[in-house]
Amino acid sequence: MKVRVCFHDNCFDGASSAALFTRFYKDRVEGRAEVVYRGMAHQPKEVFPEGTFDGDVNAVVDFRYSRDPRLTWWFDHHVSAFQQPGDEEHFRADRSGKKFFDPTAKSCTRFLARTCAVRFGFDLAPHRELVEWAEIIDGALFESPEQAVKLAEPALRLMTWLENNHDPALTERLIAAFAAGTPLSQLAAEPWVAGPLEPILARHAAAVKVLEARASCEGGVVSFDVADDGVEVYNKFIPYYLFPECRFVVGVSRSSSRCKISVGSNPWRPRSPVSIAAICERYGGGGHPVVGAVSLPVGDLARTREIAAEIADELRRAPAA
Ligand SMILES: [Mn+2]
Repeated sequence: MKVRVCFHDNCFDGASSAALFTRFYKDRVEGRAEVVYRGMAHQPKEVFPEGTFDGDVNAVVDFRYSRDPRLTWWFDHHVSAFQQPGDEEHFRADRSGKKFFDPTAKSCTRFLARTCAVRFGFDLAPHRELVEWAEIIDGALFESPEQAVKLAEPALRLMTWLENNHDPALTERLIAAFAAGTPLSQLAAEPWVAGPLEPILARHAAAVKVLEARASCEGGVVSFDVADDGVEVYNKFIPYYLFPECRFVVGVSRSSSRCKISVGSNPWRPRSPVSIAAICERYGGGGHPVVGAVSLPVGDLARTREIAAEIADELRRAPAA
């Protein structure tokens, strides 16, 4: 029995959700199941290409819905989970009792763990540390921008490692350790985590400097453009650390596969009623009420910059909390 688990890749909540789904499945459904993983990324092209759901059982966690009849289990909390016309109706009509959605959940990890506990008798007690940190990280419930940028806590080091790791075998190793309930301090000290983390933290320190040079704040909105700086991924709290008084952030970055506009509202400031997911959806992106993104093809940098300027302009006029 092969169980394919598709999870939101390069994301602490995605990896934690995959780990707890695995634990749940082995504890409560089928102990001898062979669980295999597939990291999923939001991108302009089809995110569930043919062959994605190749397990006897297929699960998607912390990632968008699919109407594919081979999808068995689904847990998500993204407000833009339903991307295709008819997706939401399809989900509402589902009577399998294995597909769950709560756009008010701060993390998919806690939503999944609690749902499995209530509905299927899953024991989440051994996983409290993981669940609490997934909630803090995905809900952006950090004490301060300093905590989110200094990365002292083991969970935040693992978060950073996950955001930067591109070796699926290592991500799976971490998911297995999460599923086994390994204490996060022990995991963060493992050589295969601490070793690769060293250059990542050095790059993080350099990214703080680049953003400091590129970011400016106007009308409560921080804008920055690091598409030409070789900064592909960066800690999304750096702008709030640099501009603690800002309301919103709009950033442009570029990787080998896409141009990206990242949009966020300052988690340490009173929340504006504006929905960032709704704004991003207008440009083909998505996300949550407080944070979202738009991806464009890698050649569309000029258009990416135009859209980013439009979004920043709109947010400057956004009503206060
Ligand atoms: Mn999530």
